[in-house]
Amino acid sequence: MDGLKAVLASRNRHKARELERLLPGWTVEPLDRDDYPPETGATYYDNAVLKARFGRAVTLGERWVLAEDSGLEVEALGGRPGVLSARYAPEGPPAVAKLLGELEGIDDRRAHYTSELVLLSFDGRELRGTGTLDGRIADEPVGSEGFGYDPIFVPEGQERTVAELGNEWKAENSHRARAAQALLEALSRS
Ligand code: ITT
Repeated sequence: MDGLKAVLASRNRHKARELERLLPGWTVEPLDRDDYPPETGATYYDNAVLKARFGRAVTLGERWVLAEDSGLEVEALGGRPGVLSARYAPEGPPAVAKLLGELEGIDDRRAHYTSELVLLSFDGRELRGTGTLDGRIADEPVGSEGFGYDPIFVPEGQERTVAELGNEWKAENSHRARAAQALLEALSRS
């Protein structure tokens, strides 16, 4: 759908910028609040719904509300950090260093990014879109684009990290790009 104006129930400005690149013609305005509910859900979907419903409550049901929950699952760590990715360590270099430390000496580097998007229409209908990206954890951080774990995530079939591949590559191929595509398809069917 062209021209949809949505509020994004998220504190993460990278997500709003990425989603605006992924949803052509949409305006994605981050909802800057310091009273988001704790992300207590057992799944990405549960947490995305929690954030979306909070966004709907504070915008008084007058806006379309988008929310996203995402994370990184590492096979050798039994799927951790997973839904706890944002709380694993302060985002950026500390989280990257902690993860590399946990994987020191471990050969199995397989990992997956997942993104779960939830959209609530102003009249309360719910649409969702899910996307994943398979890859492996690099031995050291490389690259400067993206955010979070991007400097150590090498997508399947690639030799470079997401942070090296860059935002244009992400806009075509990332877990969030795939979730956005699925959401657009759900919207066109609704
Ligand atoms: P909101 O909950 O306010 O939306 P957040 O950053 O806390 O923002 P999440 O709870 O969804 O977001 O946590 C996602 C975490 O997973 C994020 O902090 C990163 O550590 C990681 N992550 C998800 N997608 C990523 C991506 O595209 N690149 C790098 N790291 C990503």
